Order: sequence, then C-alpha cells, then structure tokens
Amino acid sequence: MSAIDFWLKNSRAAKQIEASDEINQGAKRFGMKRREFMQFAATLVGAMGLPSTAIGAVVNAITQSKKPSVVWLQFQECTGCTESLLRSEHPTLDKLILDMISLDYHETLMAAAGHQVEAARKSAVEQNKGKFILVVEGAIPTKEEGIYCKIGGRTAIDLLKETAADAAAVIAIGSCASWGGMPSTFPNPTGASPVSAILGKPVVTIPGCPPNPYNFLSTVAHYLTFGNLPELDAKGRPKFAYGRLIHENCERRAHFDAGRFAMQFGDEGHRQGWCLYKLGCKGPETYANCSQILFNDCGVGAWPVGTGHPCIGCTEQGVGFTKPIHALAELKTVTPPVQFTKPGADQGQGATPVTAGAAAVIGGLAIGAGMKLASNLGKRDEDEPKSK
Ligand code: FSX
Ligand code: SF4
Ligand code: F3S
Repeated sequence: MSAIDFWLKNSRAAKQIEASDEINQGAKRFGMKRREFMQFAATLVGAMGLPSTAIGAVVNAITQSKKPSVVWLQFQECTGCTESLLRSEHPTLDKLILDMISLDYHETLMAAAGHQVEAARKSAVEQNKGKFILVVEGAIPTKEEGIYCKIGGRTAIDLLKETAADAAAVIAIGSCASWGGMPSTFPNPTGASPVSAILGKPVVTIPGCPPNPYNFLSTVAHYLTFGNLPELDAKGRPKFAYGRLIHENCERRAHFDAGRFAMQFGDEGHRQGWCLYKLGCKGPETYANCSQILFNDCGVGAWPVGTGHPCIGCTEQGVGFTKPIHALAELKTVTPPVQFTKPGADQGQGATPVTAGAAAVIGGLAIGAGMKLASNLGKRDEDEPKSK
C-alpha cells in the first residue's frame, strides 16, 4: 500500500477532504469515482510537497481554470516520455486531455498526417500566441546544420526556435530534451543537444528516461493553481521533484546503513531485497522522487529499485548513459557502513568490540569524503566472500 493510499484510508482529515464539494465536483467533471479523484489530487499535491490542506485549491484550479493549450514537439527520442504519460491511470490520458490541459498539437496522438499536421501546428500556435505551454520531447541534433532530424522538410532546430518564440513557457520533458540524454552519449554522432542550448536560455526540465508523468502533471497543476512555475533548481528542475537524492528515501536504505548488500543478481541478498549499491545502484548520486511517487499507479515496488534493478541514474546528466551501469556510485551525503555482512548473516555478526571501535573511527573519518568512500567500498568487493 502506498503512503497516499494509507493516508486516504486512515486519516480523518483525508475523509473530510474527500467529502468536500471540490472533490465531488472534480470527480464528476473528470468522470472518476470520488476516491480515484481524491487519490489523483493527493498525488499531485504530495508530489509538489504541499500540505493536504492545499488539495481544495489545487482541485479548484484544475477543474475551474481555463485549460492551458499545450503544443508538444517530438525530436530525437524513443517516444518513451509520451508512452509514460499514456500510462497515467488517474486520470487516464483522454480525461487529462479533455479536462486538465488542451493538447492542441502532438504528433504521436494526432489522427492527421502530412500537410494537415503542419497546418495543425501553425494554427495551434497562432490561436494561442503567447499563451500556450510548449513541451519538447527529445534532443535536437546540431551537427551538419541539424539535418539528422527533419519534420516536413524543416530541421528540429528551426521548428523549436520558431515555436518557442510564441510560447508562454517551455518545458523540456525527459532526459533527452533536458540535457541530451541517450542520443548525446559519447561520441554523440549527431551533436544531440538539449532544448536550453538551442534556445540559449534556461527552460523547465523534467528529466528521466522516461520521466515520471506526475512530475509533469504536478508542474502543470502548479501553473494552474498559482499562475507561475514551481521553484526550480540550477538545472531547471522543479525542486519539489528533484530536490532529494533517491538514496535519501529508498525503501532499501536501512539495508545500506546496516551493510546488507546484494552482491549478484539472484543471490540471497538480492532475493531478500537488500541494498543494490554494490550492483551499481546510482541512487546515492541521483536526484529524483522515483522512490516516493513510484510509477504507473500500480502500487508498492513499482520503480526500478523496487523491482530489484539498480537505479541507472537516468535523470542525472553525467550519470545516466554515461557511467557504466555496474560501476559504483559516488556517495554524496552519507556515512557508509564499514562492516559488510555476508548475505544471509545477521547484521554485525562476527564483529568484536575492537573491530566495532575501529569501524566507528573509520566511519567518522569518512564523513564528507564521498569519492574516497566510494572507492573504498569498491575495494571491499574484491575481499568479500561470495554469497552462498
Ligand atoms: Fe525516450 Fe523521451 Fe528517454 Fe528520451 O523519454 S524514454 S529516450 S528521455 O526523450 O522518449
Ligand atoms: Fe536504495 Fe540504491 Fe541507496 Fe541502496 S544504494 S539504499 S538500493 S538508492
Ligand atoms: Fe531513473 Fe533511477 Fe528513477 S533509473 S527512473 S532515476 S530510480
């Protein structure tokens, strides 16, 4: 059961909000059951880091305000960003398009083709000049004057610059649009570049490959509720979603702190849900809220680490698609354990007062020296006995 489900089931405040007029009207408008709509609203508000008392205001905004026009461009990408939005269940995409945003141009989701599509883009931009939100999915190739991605005979560079000139706000969705992502991997044959580099100015970025659709929806909900974009970090990421390391809120963190690591896929530690750091988990150097809001509305464990795979750092420039998947992560903020137990052994088994004392000293010296620690942890792998 997710934290939000638990809150909905057990909190008196949740029950009061669920019984309110706002939730009733919102549920009617979105054609959802009251509980389903309440869960959607609570997820958006929770993702934004707002208190539950803000649910009424957010619901009012997404149900009463004029739906913002959204023009969605796709360049060098795999359509995973769109696919992940298509998989949002609460609400489903059709309800989202009809009731929360007005998705006026989106190549994958349009029935039209060829010249009709070009005309649709122009008319969406003209009719909503200065008011629409431009969402860009995919990197933009810049080598050979951008010939590696052309739509209707025009380069992605051209189309992006022209459309962005009339937008009220630009959101780069996915790691490709945010910082270059997979297409920019060395040796970057097409000169794949992020949206900000083409426009020469910072834009809102929602990195992830694919990104969590709720981070996009919460950004839009913030815009509708407060009339402005959420607070961003230096890389343009909404702080509500990318303000914390995955490692800080990981369900396996207690195993990391206790020194219980899976050493191989399928070993006893892996089967018991121990920490994946030694299999290359990049949670300690990756900023995102995957462990908190999960994916695809399918409940507990629905995120990479929850399914037993190390985080590859897909949101983070310089980590995802750059560092080898099984290389050890840089430890940014933690004091790591110095006593590693074998899978199947109890925590601390075999430690003597002397080794425990030495461990405490080593642990103390290690604070703030993340890189050094990471390499020490790496060396321990070679000494560690194989799991049974
Ligand atoms: Fe794909 Fe999006 Fe990755 Fe990129 O997501 S899931 S390659 S971030 O632009 O479509
Ligand atoms: Fe979770 Fe990975 Fe951190 Fe382990 S290293 S606690 S699996 S984020
Ligand atoms: Fe990506 Fe890691 Fe989240 S791989 S989806 S940042 S858990």
